[in-house]
Amino acid sequence: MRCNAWFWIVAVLHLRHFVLSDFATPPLPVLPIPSESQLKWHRRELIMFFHFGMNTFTDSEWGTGEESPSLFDPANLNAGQWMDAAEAVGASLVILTAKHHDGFCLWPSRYTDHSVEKSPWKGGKGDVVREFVNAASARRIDVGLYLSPWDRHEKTYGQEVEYNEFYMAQLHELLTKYGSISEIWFDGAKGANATKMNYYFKNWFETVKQLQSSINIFSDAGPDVRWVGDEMGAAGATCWSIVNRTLLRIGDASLESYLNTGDPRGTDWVPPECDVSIRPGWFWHKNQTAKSVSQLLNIYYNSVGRNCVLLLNVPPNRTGLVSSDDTQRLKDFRKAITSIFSADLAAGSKAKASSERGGRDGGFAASNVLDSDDKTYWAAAGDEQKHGHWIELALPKANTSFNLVRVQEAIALGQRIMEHEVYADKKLVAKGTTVGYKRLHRLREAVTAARVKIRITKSRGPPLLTAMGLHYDRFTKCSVEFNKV
Ligand code: FUL
Repeated sequence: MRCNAWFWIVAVLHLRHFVLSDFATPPLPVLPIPSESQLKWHRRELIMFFHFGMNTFTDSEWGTGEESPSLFDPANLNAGQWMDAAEAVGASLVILTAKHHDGFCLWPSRYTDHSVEKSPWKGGKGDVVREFVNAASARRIDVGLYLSPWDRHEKTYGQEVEYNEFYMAQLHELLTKYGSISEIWFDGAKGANATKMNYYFKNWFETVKQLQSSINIFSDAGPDVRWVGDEMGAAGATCWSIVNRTLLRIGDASLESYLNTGDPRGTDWVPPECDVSIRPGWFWHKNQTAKSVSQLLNIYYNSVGRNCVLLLNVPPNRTGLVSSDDTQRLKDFRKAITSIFSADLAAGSKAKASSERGGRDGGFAASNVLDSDDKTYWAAAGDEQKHGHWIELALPKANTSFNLVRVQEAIALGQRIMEHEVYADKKLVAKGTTVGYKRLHRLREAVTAARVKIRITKSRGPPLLTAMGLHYDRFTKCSVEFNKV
């Protein structure tokens, strides 16, 4: 009889496990949150720019618009070779300057004769945009296009309605004839003496979304991706994906520091993209060379390591090829990134936290930061702002040595962390404000520890971390103390 009772108790307990789920519901988002296309963009981390056009042949950065199309003749143009460069660095999206400020179009636009059609290249039958798109799609690389609003050739420039119509017509061509376009780049730049005129951004943006619904629109003011405010590839040490869009204006230099850091009180998700060239110029010039691997790694830390996507420009030369030195540099850069990040010294740790939403089995355990799955995350149980939230890893080896700490938030539910600290054993080794999609803390000296703890001292709602990692960078040296950043 007694034995029978135990049987039923055990059976009911087991049954409960199957009938009642132990999973807690996910926490509410903290608005604003990214769209699906923006999330996809965040995950890319590193994308590539190709500045190519009339300037390549005239040794300039900003053409006048007076150049003769007869100068454009890239005899060996091979967009497949450009994609070798993109693959070498692991870029999943490549952006081409379809038209730069000089107005020369790399595709045969029916709205101007200042284009490849009037050039000797392929007897005027060529289309660089088409070759670019085809080569990218053959490698399953996504495509973006840059169409300069400032057009120094077009005679309607300065006549507001006429030029906006002309620009929209060109946008239409690019967004309807070349398949799926993942990003469009609206450059706010124009010379100090450029004719004053208003661009009809609202018309442009809405038309772009109508033609390509999953595209991300880049400009100084978004709406999907914002300029980071400099051309060095460096975001602010504090870097929010959120801003208040009503404060932004395209082409307004006074907003650069706002763009660089974002705004914790922002109402819109418009994360920054860090554009920088591998060489001093955006276009190819004979005597310029590529940045070193350690310079590129520093750029990577200041962009990808600060919650941004890095847009790295590599300019094809006059024959229509990326220089083999540049491709080699891209390979070495990727090799360094892989060697730093493929070994995660935190793998196999035991994780615990100040609290876990729904308890150990609720689906939001501290151990989720170690599973390399960015859909799972540690969620703190509630708002313990008073005592602070923390998560601690007991490392598999007591004497683990590292000089790089990686922290990632589950940004699909909003960017939350405002201040955090990193401890190795009991010693404070790094300190920062925002985390976002990815935050990389470089340590001035390598540290050896058995435990690593992150304390989140201020956040917009309970923090959610999708990953934590420890790495060793033997390529660069960090010269700045964390509290001086
Ligand atoms: C700037 C332009 O003026 C440069 O030539 C380059 O295209 C860079 C990406 O944006 O605003």
